[in-house]
Parts: sequence; structure tokens; C-alpha cells
Amino acid sequence: MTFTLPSLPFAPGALAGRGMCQETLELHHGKHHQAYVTALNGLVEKNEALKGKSLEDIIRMSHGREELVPVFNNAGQHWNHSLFWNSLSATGGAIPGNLEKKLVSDFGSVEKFKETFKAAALGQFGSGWAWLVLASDGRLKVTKTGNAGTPLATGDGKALLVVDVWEHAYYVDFRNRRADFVDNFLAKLANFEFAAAQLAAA
Ligand code: MN3
Repeated sequence: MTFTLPSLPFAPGALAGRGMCQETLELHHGKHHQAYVTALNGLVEKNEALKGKSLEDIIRMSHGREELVPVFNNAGQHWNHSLFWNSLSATGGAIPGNLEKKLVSDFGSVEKFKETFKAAALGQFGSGWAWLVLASDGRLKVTKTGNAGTPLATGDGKALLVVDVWEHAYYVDFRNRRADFVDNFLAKLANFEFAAAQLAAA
């Protein structure tokens, strides 16, 4: 299987004025994400055991295997970024009723969820990701992963929403201010409609 860069689910300029300019998206999607896809295809081409496997299979197969670290890193980054584009919206920030009810039930309040999510995003030392997941006990949880880490590999819940906290995600719009980027993500960019749909389908 040859992997391809998914199209953005919005125009590259659609989030300008909401804290993610077109230049950020052209670099992040068109250069960074494309580079992971290209590298993954090159690695799969050289490894018979990986040919024809789905992205999810490749992530699970390569996780924790020293000789497959580059495969895991590029496959994980491809999967994580694909979810990240769906976690953004030009009408982001509004939380649908069914998801709000579940957030209140599992975190105590929407504000408490946002605090927890922000703390995970800021607490990830260096590059990585902060996640809203549906854990196997049926509760919503916030988790974080380093580098290309993903709950898909660890079985740490079904991913509903993710924010990229690699510097390339925010440096053009927010310079070094990760906290401002995360606040803006939660208020203006987070596609909670998508997260609610993922929850409903789980
Ligand atoms: Mn990224």
C-alpha cells in the first residue's frame, strides 16, 4: 500500500484569523506531514513484512521495536496528523450537547476538562501530542504522548480529539507561546463536533 497525504478538510486559509494562518497550514500539512508520508512509503518499500499492511497494522507492529523505530515514527506521525486535521474547524470551539454532558460527567465541568487538557499539552516536555480519549472503562480521559506516540499503539483509549504540540504547530502564529496556542485551540479551533461524532460511533 502506498500512503498518500490526505486533503485538509477545510481550505488552507480557512483558519486564518482564528489563530492558524495559511503559512502554518502550508508548512505543517504540505511540508511536515508530506515528509512523514514520503518517508513511510520509502521504509515500507524496503520491508517485505510491511508491504500491503494498513497504517494501523504498521503502527501496532512497529511499536516498541528497536529496529522499526523510524517506521513507527513516520507511521505514527501520519496517523496523528490525519486525526489532527479533523480536530480543527473554522467554526471550532463550540461543544455539542451530548459531548458537553459527557465531559461534565467525567471531568466535573467543561472548565475542568479544559484545564486538564491544557495541563497535559503544557506538561508534554518537548514534542508530542495531547489527547481526549474514550478509555476502555467508558470514561473520557486526557492523555499525552511524546514525539510520534499515539494511543492507537498503546491501547490507551479511542482517540476523539488531538492537538499537536510540536513547535512547528504553533511557532509561526504564537512563536514560543505554547500555552496561548493551546488556549486558542480550545476556544476557537477544536472541532468538538468531530469529537462528539467519534464518541457517538465508539
Ligand atoms: Mn505536526
